Amino acid sequence: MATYLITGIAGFIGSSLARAALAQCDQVRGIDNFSTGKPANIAEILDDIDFREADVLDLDALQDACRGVDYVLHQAAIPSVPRSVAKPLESNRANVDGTVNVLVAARDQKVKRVVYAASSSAYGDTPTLPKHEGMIPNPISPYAVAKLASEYYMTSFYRCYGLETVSLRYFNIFGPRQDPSSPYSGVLAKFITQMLAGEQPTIFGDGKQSRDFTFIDNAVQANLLACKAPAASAAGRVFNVATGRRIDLNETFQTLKKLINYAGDVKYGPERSGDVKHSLADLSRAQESLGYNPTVDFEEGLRRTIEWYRRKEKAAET
Ligand code: UD2
Repeated sequence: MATYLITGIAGFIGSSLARAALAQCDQVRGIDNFSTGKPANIAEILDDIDFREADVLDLDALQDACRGVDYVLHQAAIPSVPRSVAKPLESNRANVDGTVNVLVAARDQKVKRVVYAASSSAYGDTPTLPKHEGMIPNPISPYAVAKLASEYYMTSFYRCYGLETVSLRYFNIFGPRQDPSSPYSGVLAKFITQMLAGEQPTIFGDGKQSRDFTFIDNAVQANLLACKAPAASAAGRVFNVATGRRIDLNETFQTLKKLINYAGDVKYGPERSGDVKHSLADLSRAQESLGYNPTVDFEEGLRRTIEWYRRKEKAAET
């Protein structure tokens, strides 16, 4: 039985990881400051986890939380490209200083391995598709720079202190519990809930931008594999976590329209500053070194996500 510390445990990804670790009968400790995470995401599992309300900027709380832990799954972050464009200092504090704190505490408390929620945004506008980890990164937004800086810190802690680290470059993760309510929410959470409510979604730009949208179960699988993979093939390294297929936003809207049975149309707004045009992952490194293989494809992921928001809506009505 292993003990996990999940930072950002009340977030959509963190709470999914907690459920998966509990399902394996592992012990779960978690911290969250509820800046973007939601108490509702962990309400059902609160009795089964050791939860502490704390910020990743609080080094003492982290030292305490890392005591006796085998694996840290570091998910705490302030996500969103446009949010970082509006508030670069906030992004840097949470996404860079927060990571360095996690690494220092993990090193001091002799944690076996730290797995980090890195981002596909690190590739930026590199024209080559698919994106592979050997490419020179080209981040555009402050968010992308912060996520990339943290990857470098991860590798540096492996090289300088021998702390085993693995960075997983998430490609647009979506699924149940993703918060749809903020203007900075992920596009699928927003579109699905808007369309279910009969509201009209907005595509920023011409809708020809494409993403390698990845269902949450695939990201969970990658994290669990990243903890157990041999150090020789995983430690100090960066891996893409994606589906390996890209779809543009116009087509995404048409797919959702069919699945939801939505009668309306989409509207178009100005392109977002800092936005990446195309994103598609090469998965060979993750396959070879971690044994990662996405098990839920894009459409199946959408079906499950739509179903979850539908059930949530119904539960709220009764
Ligand atoms: C970036 C990362 C992603 C993750 C995420 C965290 C890339 C390619 N991906 O996601 O891996 O780290 O940041 O926040 O950098 N859009 C609309 N209408 C809306 C909302 C969004 O058209 O109402 C567009 C948006 O302009 C973009 C696409 O949808 O082109 C996806 O946006 P997003 O915010 O879901 O995620 P993105 O790609 O910035």
